Amino acid sequence: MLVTGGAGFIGANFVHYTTQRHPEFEITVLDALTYAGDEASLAPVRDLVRFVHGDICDADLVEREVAGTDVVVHFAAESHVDNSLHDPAPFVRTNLMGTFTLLEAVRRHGKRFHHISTDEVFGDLPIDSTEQFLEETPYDPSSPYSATKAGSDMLVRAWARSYGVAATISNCANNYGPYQHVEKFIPRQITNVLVGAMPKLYGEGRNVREWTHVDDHNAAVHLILAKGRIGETYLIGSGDERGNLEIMRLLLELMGRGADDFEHVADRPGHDLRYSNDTTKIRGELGWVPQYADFRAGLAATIAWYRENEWWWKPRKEATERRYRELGR
Ligand code: NAD
Ligand code: TDX
Repeated sequence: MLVTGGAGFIGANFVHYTTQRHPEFEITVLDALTYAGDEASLAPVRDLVRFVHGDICDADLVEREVAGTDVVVHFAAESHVDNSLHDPAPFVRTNLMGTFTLLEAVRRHGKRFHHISTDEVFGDLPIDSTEQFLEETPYDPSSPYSATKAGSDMLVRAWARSYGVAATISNCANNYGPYQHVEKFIPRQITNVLVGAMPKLYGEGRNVREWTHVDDHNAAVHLILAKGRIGETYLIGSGDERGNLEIMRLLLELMGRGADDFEHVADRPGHDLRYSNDTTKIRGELGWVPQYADFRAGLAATIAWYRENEWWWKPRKEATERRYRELGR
């Protein structure tokens, strides 16, 4: 199995999950170690996987690695919306050209391909509605990040239909768990509290996200690899929707702080209001059931992980906050 982006948040957790539960897979991680990638995230499984430091846009390297594998699980991406608003170029390069480069190699070598994508490709939903995204919902991305993820999904669909590439796609809701970069909402606030800085809420914090534990996401990916129908798309999400203000308050409570111990900062331009995935298909067809049903317990465990693993996140904290200050957030 070739895992692109395996030194990032979800990819590293996928590698951990796979070595524990599916030891039959021989894993190669292909990762460029951008600011978001960290080989330290693979430290506990370092002897069990082969690591290749390289770029998914490097066609010769990708050709060699794809030739030597059975299945490609494609996590590598530029993943942060705020960064994409500031500088979209690496998003177009990695998310579009990188996915194209991989697709061309799997096409030539007839390999199985699973593409990891996001609910953000569908745009957003009104905050106070019960509407949900379906696999058939038309794409309507808002940010350079989601536009390039939407484009990469379209490439996968076209390569499956026109060239018969054995591909599947999953679009997951927001993930949380260990090894998530401190630029993202939950780790940013946990580590702000831990370093004695004020947690930062964009705007009024009314925006809603569907928080899904990273292991539940990765369990779904394994089900799709084992039993998913080729050419199909599957939505993934816990069903647990919460507003950002509610998450902030829960986090502060779990960390022993006051309910108002945070500050409001400038809102994200074009900020998507709400995401919500209808997961009837993956539950019905593949029997996927999220195991982390208790978000409060999952968040408490994630807080504990950041408390205990300062060595992992501390080296990036300062540079991340410096970048946010430049963005006024
Ligand atoms: P991340 O930013 O933590 O990790 C991305 C990884 O990709 C890093 O290790 C980075 O070094 C690597 N990478 C970036 N550009 C590369 C390139 N050109 N060549 C090789 N490697 C490269 O991201 P994440 O949060 O783990 O997201 C993984 C995937 O899941 C992405 O495709 C993202 O769109 C998708 N996704 C994320 C979430 C979420 O909540 N984080 C939700 C749904 C879908
Ligand atoms: O400091 C913050 N304060 C804040 O209020 C940050 C960093 C974020 N927010 C808000 C913005 C969002 O409404 O919290 C929410 C979550 O923000 P992010 O963690 O940046 O995630 P989001 O923009 O929802 O995108 C995430 O989920 C979908 C991932 O980063 C994407 O890769 C994935 O596709």
